[in-house]
Amino acid sequence: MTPEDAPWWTRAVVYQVYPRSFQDSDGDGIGDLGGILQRLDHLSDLGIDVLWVSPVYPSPQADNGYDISDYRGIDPLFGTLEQLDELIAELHRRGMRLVMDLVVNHTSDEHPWFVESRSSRTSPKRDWYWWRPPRHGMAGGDPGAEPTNWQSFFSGPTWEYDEASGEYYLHLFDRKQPDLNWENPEVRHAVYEMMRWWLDRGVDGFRMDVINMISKDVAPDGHLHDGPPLPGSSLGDGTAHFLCGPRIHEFLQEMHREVLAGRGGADGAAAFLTVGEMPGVTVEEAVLFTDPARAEVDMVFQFEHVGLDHGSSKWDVHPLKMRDLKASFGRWQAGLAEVGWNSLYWDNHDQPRAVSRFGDDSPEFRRDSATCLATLLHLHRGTPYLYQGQEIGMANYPFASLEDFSDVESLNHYVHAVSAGEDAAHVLAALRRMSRDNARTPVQWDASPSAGFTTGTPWLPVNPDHVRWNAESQRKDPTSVLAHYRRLIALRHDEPVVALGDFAMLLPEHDDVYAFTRSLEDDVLLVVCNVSRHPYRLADLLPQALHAELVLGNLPAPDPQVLAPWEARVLRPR
Ligand code: ISL
Repeated sequence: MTPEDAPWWTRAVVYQVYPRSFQDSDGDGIGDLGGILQRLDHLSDLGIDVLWVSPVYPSPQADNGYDISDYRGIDPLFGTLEQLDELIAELHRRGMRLVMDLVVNHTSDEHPWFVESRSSRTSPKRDWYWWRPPRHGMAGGDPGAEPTNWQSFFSGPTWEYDEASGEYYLHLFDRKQPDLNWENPEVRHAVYEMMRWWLDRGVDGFRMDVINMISKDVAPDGHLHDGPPLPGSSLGDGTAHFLCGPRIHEFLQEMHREVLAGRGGADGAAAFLTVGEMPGVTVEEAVLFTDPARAEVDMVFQFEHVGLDHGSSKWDVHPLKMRDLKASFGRWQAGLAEVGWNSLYWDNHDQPRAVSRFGDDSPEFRRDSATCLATLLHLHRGTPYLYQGQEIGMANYPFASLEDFSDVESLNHYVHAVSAGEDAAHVLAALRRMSRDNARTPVQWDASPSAGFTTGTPWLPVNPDHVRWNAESQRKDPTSVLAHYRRLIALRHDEPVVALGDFAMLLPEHDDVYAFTRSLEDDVLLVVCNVSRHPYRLADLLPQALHAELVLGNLPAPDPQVLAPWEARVLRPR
């Protein structure tokens, strides 16, 4: 790839909005499209290129909109279709693009498709979902009668028994999120038609929710297979039977052909951005998904780095070892160097806040570690994704008790773990660190009681630290996290080497210093990040850093000889 023929999204930075927590415009305590429209200056001042909006479609909100009951509308909670059109127009006027969340592994159980499918065993839409009889010789609803032993991502079995028709339906997530049957071509074509409808409206691409789960490994006779038993559970791990299943590439190629092919931009290049969210995807598979010649998706969200602190599950939290992170990121950089493309992220609406998780959110190091992690990530090769609030260093919430949590994943986990005999205090401690609610507290716009998020009562409490950590105070401060993100984004826009340069890891075995080079033709950048509280003498580690030009650093007055705790430098060796 050269700067001349590289797709536009190699130079782009994407900003994710989780609408219910971004900005409320009508005082009901829940963010909405009107709120996003009010905050467009914040986004254009940051310099972002693309806005990805988490689901705003009509939904019973069992999983905050990832349970969709109508693919072609806007939930009144969030506003109207006219406001969505206005958002598209306003973004385009400012030179930004809009990417919609596409959730088509499952619908809501209240989607008309599922309502019809559920209505009888002979419904014409019965086969649009995964219906199966109870396990042979067992009665529906009995423990263990589920068609497979798979454990849901949100705890418990992946099957829900429907008394009325005497069969189970599959839901990899909540019971209110039945899985669509992609084996059925009618389902696929209904999805493609809906996608074309959104593109015709002017949207610029899709972030595809758990898209590597749409192909299930199903035997010709319709049988689905059990997975290996999970320790201490009657359930099993079914992932081998639905992650990157046998027809996944075929489905994505068909989708590309039916929806995106031929819709070039003005210059003939693809105007769109597609990113597939793919838990469990390997580098080898990612190469296939993102090889432009195969026409599947532009990039994938992989999960390796956000799993490095997991033990037997995400709730079994271990400290991150920097060497593991280097090995993982290094492998993804190398694996997609020749073919394909990386997406880069720390935070999103499913992950606890990175500054609390991988950085150091103590008052002393919060600013420095937030800007250090930002520099580290944005200087990798790939398209960086920035999650709302990350740009001001938002941290995890100080949850006191179970009542403070709202997320279906957290609440289900608590109920299942405690009823399985785990110590309640221990379960709560894990929720505090890993709950998705950490990412979902309202954006901290200012120091006022509701942080400028709402005039009403926020649906999740505002983090009390907003008095100190908010966008308004950082806007005026050239040393703020916000100002640093602005510089990082501008750097990617200005310097082809940041977008396209080859990546080479340095000091792979070092526990505290993360260093690498990026090079494009004659241009070389050296990136050095101290991801610890200990200072390091550069002469001992990377003497070439001593006389280099400082392109961008995260500390106001760096000592030329010493890399301070959580210091990051982007250097150009002379
Ligand atoms: O959040 C997770 C970590 O425990 C994952 O299991 C997560 O559910 C997975 O990454 C898939 O996420 C996506 O699909 C889910 C939805 O709840 C998430 O918000 C979404 O990002 C089901 O639609």
